Amino acid sequence: MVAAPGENMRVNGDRLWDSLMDMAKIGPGIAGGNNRQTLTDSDAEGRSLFRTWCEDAGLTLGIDKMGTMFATRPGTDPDALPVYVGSHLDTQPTGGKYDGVLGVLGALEVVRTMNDLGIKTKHPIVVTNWTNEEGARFAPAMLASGVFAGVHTLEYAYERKDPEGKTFGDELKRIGWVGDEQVGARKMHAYFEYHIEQGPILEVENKQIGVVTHCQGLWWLEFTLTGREAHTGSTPMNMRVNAGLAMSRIIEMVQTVAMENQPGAVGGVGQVFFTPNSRNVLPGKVVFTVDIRSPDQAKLDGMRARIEKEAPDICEALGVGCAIEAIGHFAPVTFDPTLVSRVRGAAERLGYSHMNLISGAGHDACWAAKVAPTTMVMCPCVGGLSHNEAEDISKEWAAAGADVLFHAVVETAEIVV
Ligand code: HGY
Ligand code: MN
Ligand code: MN
Repeated sequence: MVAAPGENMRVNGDRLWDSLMDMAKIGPGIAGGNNRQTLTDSDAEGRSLFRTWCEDAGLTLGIDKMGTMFATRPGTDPDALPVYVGSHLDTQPTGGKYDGVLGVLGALEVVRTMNDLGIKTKHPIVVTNWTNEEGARFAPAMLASGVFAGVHTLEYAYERKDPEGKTFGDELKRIGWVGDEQVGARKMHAYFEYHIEQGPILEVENKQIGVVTHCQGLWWLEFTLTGREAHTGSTPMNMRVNAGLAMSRIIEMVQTVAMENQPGAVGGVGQVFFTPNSRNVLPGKVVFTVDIRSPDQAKLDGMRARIEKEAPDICEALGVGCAIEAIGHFAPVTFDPTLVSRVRGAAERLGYSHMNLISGAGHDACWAAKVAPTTMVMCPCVGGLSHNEAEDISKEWAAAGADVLFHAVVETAEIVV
């Protein structure tokens, strides 16, 4: 039986909040959130600030060839595998201040609190900032943790291109954050990730803590539709090869497929590119990504199969070419029951209301779970809103989740008294 910290041991919620607000000043959005996309200059600036904070906390920084940052607090047993705790500092183009950032700075707050209380643990603690969790600029999402878990090769990751044709490898080099560590060489005793829920359940159920037992799986299907560029005014309707119309019918079909798979399924499209994207030219090419998710593998694969069957029929009826490529995927994840029970025990010990939760969003924890015992802690977010600059949480929610993270991590790292 490992010793758990006393229930009076809490993080410094003001310090955590101040750090969140300081990080939010880097890569500001246009409506109060953030645009600190991966491998941009603002990402580099955020990384530098985080590095300074880690050094101030007495941590030793290691960086791997994907630019992921690992800041280590030593344990008493040099042979003991570390407990990793982290998330991501990169944001969506119109992202919030807390998605990912709360997990990285929450992990730093755990270490800062351990320093304050003079806590020693057998296992080291490693605060982690994964590169390119969002997948907004370079698909797929969770790219660095995917290479770490052996899902992608380093070469595949380096070749990923953003919409301007810049490669991940070139951009990582440009911002000066290519590390020397082999990706995935590090072995983990356990991995914890603290994250806002990004959904409405905790707030609606009036619960402070999400005890995350699972994460739903995902497919990203990239469609490339080929129409014929033509004048939107002088081309008769019966002469059009309209890729834009085909896209809209496919999006409607995705909606129907997701609704017919309720409960526990979602589907939609967030990104579309028209070429030449001119108001009075019918598009010659339309590229868009269908995002479908479910906690149920059979449902997830069934939705994919149906979409991939029906989309070509829709296109054929319009004379539009249709190519489909799966550019992102992870199976539904079951998190480690021992770590899940430690999170639940910490919430109970601390007197926080809590409930089991399945994560709707994907996280680096989904890939970490392939190589180490892994789980997550979640806090509510206002209106369940995320991937929106209006994303909001309370200081109290942030601190309560960090308290639970602190207790579960320290218990797992084994206090040495
Ligand atoms: O797409 C996701 O679920 C995450 O935000 N990358
Ligand atoms: Mn996130
Ligand atoms: Mn996100």
